[in-house]
Amino acid sequence: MSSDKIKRGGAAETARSTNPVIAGFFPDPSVCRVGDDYYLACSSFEYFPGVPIFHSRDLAHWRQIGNVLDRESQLVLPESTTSSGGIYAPTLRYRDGRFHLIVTNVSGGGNLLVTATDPAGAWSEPTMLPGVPGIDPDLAWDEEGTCWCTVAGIGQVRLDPESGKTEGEAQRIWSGTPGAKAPEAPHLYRIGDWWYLMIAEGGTERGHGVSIARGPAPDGPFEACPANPILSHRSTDHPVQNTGHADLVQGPDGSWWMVLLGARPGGGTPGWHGLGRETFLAPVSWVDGWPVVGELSTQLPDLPWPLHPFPAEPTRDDFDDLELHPRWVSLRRRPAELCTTAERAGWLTLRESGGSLDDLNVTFVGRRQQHFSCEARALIDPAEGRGGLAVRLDEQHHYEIEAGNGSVQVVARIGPLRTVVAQRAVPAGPVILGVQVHQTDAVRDSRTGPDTVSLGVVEPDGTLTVLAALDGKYLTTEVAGGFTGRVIGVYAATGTVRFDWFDYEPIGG
Ligand code: 6LW
Repeated sequence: MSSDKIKRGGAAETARSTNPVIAGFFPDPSVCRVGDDYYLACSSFEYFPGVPIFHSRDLAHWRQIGNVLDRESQLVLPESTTSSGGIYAPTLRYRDGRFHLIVTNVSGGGNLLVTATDPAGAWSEPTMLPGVPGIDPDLAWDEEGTCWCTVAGIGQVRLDPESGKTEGEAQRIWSGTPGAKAPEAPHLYRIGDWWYLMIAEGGTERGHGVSIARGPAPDGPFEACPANPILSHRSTDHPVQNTGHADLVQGPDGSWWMVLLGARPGGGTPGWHGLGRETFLAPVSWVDGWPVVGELSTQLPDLPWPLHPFPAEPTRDDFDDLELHPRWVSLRRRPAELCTTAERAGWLTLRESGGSLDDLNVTFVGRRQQHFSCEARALIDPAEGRGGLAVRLDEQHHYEIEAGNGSVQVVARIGPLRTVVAQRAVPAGPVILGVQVHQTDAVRDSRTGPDTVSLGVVEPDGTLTVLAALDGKYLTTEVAGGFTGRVIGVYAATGTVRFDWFDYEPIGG
């Protein structure tokens, strides 16, 4: 069905040589290069499939090529998985013709390792790593082929990546800067004559930073860089805050680069960010055997190689294919009986799983909000149930417009409070639901939120009739807590609902 008369121009993704290089909730980036190709993986928490993986030829433009953990046999997120639980902080490395990815499932099973010859998949079944404690595992191999696994803390244990067996107990090898909290996100590198141990510290909030130490061997002893932290935006008014959790990569020309996470808070004080922690790029130079991080700006510096933008993604997901694009994520799992494009050809069918958006159990499928100002629309056929279009931060923080039984309603859930904000009758049959997010253009007082989320119904002439315009502040990490960001998507509240298409595009480029 394509009764949609709305003119949909533009592209969901423009050729960016801006920072973030991957916008939206894509934190804890880990990167590696093979020839002229770079690959990068991120955390995914309570969402399934897990560990989004990207490809780039220039470090500036990235395209998602898959998800590392895309089968239920690889990724079990039990019912007890909370929002911001699940999958934390991968490390991606390439060795002997194989990609290795090590990551933590904090909601069950702990650390695991998977491998692939093609990073787009299929990835192997996981090797579980019961001897690797804690979170943020890293992989590094020395000249003898010994694999060293370094974890938050900062601890280290020798690991046989084939069997998953570890040798002895993890040993503490560094604690970061005295007095700084949360030494985590270690990555260990052999560069020149030294072993470098780079970590994040200060916590992943405004105090976040990157520090480094070096030593003669993979297990140290390590001396701290006198210039630590080598990167932090703490106590600055830089538009990119929370900078930390970094990984290093060398270009084919010998230049060095850092990928890292950062957040872009908006509005008044203390500043609120809804897009989660995003992936940024910064240049790195070396002085006296220590890395010096160059300016991290929202405009990338000139890169020493030709740019490789990817073709713009279509703004519309038509649900014509059996497989959903890898950008689509569900909560904890995605069984075909609850979420499928096979049941009615060209439509996405969602079946209720006993929960509303107030539950982690809800049948929801969405994509990350990647632009400060953007619009999403979806055509829903609610003939056999109720469902709608939602902006979700977690099960306690979401706004949605829901259709069913000849009416639509806007619901806001903020913390323990849930309220129906607006209601309207609609003609029976399919209806187009819309949501617009507009970045705040002027901070009127210190409490002004970062954006406004407007929800409504799209009229036959294509205009959006807004039923409610809500402060986006309440769908941000500073209000909700946790590690994720907004996901915009569709859901089934009761019965079975079907979606013909879903559009997402930035407003204002
Ligand atoms: C991750 C830790 C962190 O494991 O946040 O920013 C945690 N750093 O290293 C979740 O992303």
